[in-house]
Amino acid sequence: MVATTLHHVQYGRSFRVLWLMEEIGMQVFDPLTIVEHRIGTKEMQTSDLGRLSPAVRIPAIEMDDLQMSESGAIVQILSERHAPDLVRGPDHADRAEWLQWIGFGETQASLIEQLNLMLVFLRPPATPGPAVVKITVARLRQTLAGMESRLQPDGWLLPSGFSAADIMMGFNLFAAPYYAHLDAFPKVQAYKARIEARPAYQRAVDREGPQRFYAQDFYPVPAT
Ligand SMILES: N[C@@H](CCC(=O)N[C@@H](CS)C(=O)NCC(=O)O)C(=O)O
Repeated sequence: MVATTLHHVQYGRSFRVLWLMEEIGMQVFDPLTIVEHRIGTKEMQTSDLGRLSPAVRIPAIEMDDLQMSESGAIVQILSERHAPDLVRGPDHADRAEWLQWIGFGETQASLIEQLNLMLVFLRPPATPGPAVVKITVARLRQTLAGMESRLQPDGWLLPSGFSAADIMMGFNLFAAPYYAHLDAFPKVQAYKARIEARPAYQRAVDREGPQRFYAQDFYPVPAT
C-alpha cells in the first residue's frame, strides 16, 4: 500500500490515472487523497501544483518516492510498478506500437484541449474563429480516422490485447464526441463501448459522477 495524492480535474486527463488505479486495485494506493482543482480559474496557478508540474497542469501525482506530472508518463510508470500485464516491455513484439499509442493519446487530446479552449472557456465578447475551429475539428476527425483504420477487430489498440495504451484513450473518447460525431467511425464507437463496459472504468466513472464541464451535448463549428 502506497500513500498517494492525485491532483485531479473531473474527467480531465487525470481520469486516465484514476481509471488505471481502478484497474490496478485502489487498495494499492491507500490512503488516496484526491485534490480537486478548478480548471479555468486562477486556483490552479495559485495552488502548489507548480511544485509537481512544470506546466502547472493535472494530472500530477505524489507517492512515497515519486512526484510527477504528464499523464502518459504516470500511466506508464504506475503500470510498470503495479500492472505488468498492461505494459509491453522492451522485448515485446508490440513495444513500439504501445509507445506510439501512448504518445498518440496526447496528439489527440491536444486537439480536444484546443476545442475546449475555443468553445467552452472563451467568454464573450471574445469569440472563436470559425475557420480555426473547423480546421481543429477536421484534425480531430483525422485522428479518429487513424484509429478507425488501425483498431483490432473486436479488440483493443494492440494485437496482444488490452494495455495501458487503451487507458490513455479513456479521456479522449469521453470528450471527442462533444466535437466530432462518432457515427462515421463504427470501430471507434465499438471500441468506446468496450472501454465503457470494463468494471474498473465504470468504478472510475461512478467516482467522478455526472460531468459538469460541457454545457451542451455537441458543439458545432460556429457559423461564419
Ligand atoms: N500533456 C499533459 C497535458 C496536461 C493538461 O493539459 N491538463 C489539463 C487538464 S486535462 C490542464 O491541467 N489544464 C490547465 C490549463 O491549461 O491551465 C498530460 O498529458 O498530462
